[in-house]
Amino acid sequence: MLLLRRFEETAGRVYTEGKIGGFCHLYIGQEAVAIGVRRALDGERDYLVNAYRDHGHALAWGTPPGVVMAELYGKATGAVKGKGGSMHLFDAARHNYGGHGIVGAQIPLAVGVAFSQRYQKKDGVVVVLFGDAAVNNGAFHESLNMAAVWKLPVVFICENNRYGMGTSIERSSAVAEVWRRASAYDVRGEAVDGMDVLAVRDAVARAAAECRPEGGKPVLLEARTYRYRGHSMADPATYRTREEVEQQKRHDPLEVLLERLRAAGGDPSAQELERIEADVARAVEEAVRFAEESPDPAPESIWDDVYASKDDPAIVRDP
Ligand SMILES: Cc1ncc(C[n+]2csc(CCOP(=O)(O)OP(=O)(O)O)c2C)c(N)n1
Ligand SMILES: [Mg+2]
Repeated sequence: MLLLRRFEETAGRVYTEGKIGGFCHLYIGQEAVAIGVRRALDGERDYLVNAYRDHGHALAWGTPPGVVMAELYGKATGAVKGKGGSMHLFDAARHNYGGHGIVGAQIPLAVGVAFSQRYQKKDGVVVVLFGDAAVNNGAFHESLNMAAVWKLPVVFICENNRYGMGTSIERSSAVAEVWRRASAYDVRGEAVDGMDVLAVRDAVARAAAECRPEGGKPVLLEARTYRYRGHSMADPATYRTREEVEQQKRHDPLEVLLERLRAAGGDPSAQELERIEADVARAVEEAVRFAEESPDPAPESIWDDVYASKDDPAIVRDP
C-alpha cells in the first residue's frame, strides 16, 4: 500500500512538471482495495478487469513500477508501449485485462472473460472494478443479470469513493447503498470497509470461493472508500469541504493496517517502518529514472498491434 501511495504522489508531482500528457486519475486513499483484492486471489488462474483509476491495481498485480511509470510518460517501455497512457494499463501475462476509460464499459468484458473460463472448463475467477458512478449505467445491470443467469464466476466490486467527478452518489443514485442492488438479480451483495485491507481481502476471498465452483453465482461487493485527491489532475475538488476530506483521512488505510497489526501484537518497530519507507522511495525513484531514460515510441510503431495476427507470439490466447 505504501508503494501505491508514494508512486501516486510522485506521479502527481511529475504530472504538474509537464512530464505526463493526457488524463491522470490518482488512486491515493483507495490503496486498501487494490491490495486487498489481489491478496485474496490467485494470480495464476484469476483475472482482473478494471476502470481508468488503474495505477494502483497494475502495481498490485505485479507490473513493475518502472513499466507503469513509463506508460504514464508515454514511453516505448511502458505497459502498452506508450500508446495507452494512464487509463489503459494492461498486462495480459499477469492477467490484468485493463485499464478502460469508458465508464462501465469494462463490466461486460469481465462477464465475457468469466464465460470463457466456464466454457474452457477452467476455474478462474474474474474480478471487475468500477466506480460508484458506473452503477447507473446499463452495462452494470446487463452484466449482473447475465452473470447471474449463467452462473459465472465474477466478483463485481464497486469502489464507492462517494463521487463521480463532482457529483456525490447521494445526488445521482436513487439507491446509494450499492450492495443492495444485488437483490434485483438474486445474487449476494455485501458492503465492506474499503479502507481496511484485511476486511477487503476477507470479503473478496469469501466471494471468490462462492462463485468459483461450477454453479456458483456472482457476488456484488461495495468497497466503501475515499479518494483524497480530485477526480483527475484537473479537478480542484470544490464540491466537497476540506473538513470532509480531513475526516476521511483519519481512517487512512495505512494507519488502519498499523492499528490492526498492533492490536494483533505484531507491533512493527520504527526501524522496520523506516526500512519499508526507504525501499519504497528507492523503487519509485528508480521507476521515474527508468521512465525518463526510456525512448519515445518510434513514429512507425503506430501501425503495430492495430490488428492481431494469429501467429503473433505476443497474443495471449488464455483465456
Ligand atoms: C460512458 C461515459 N460517460 C462519461 C464519462 C466521463 N467520465 C469520466 S470519469 C467519470 C466519473 C466516474 O466516476 P466513478 O465511476 O465513481 O469512478 P471514480 O472516478 O470515482 O473512480 C465520468 C462521468 C466516461 N468516461 N464514460
Ligand atoms: Mg467514484
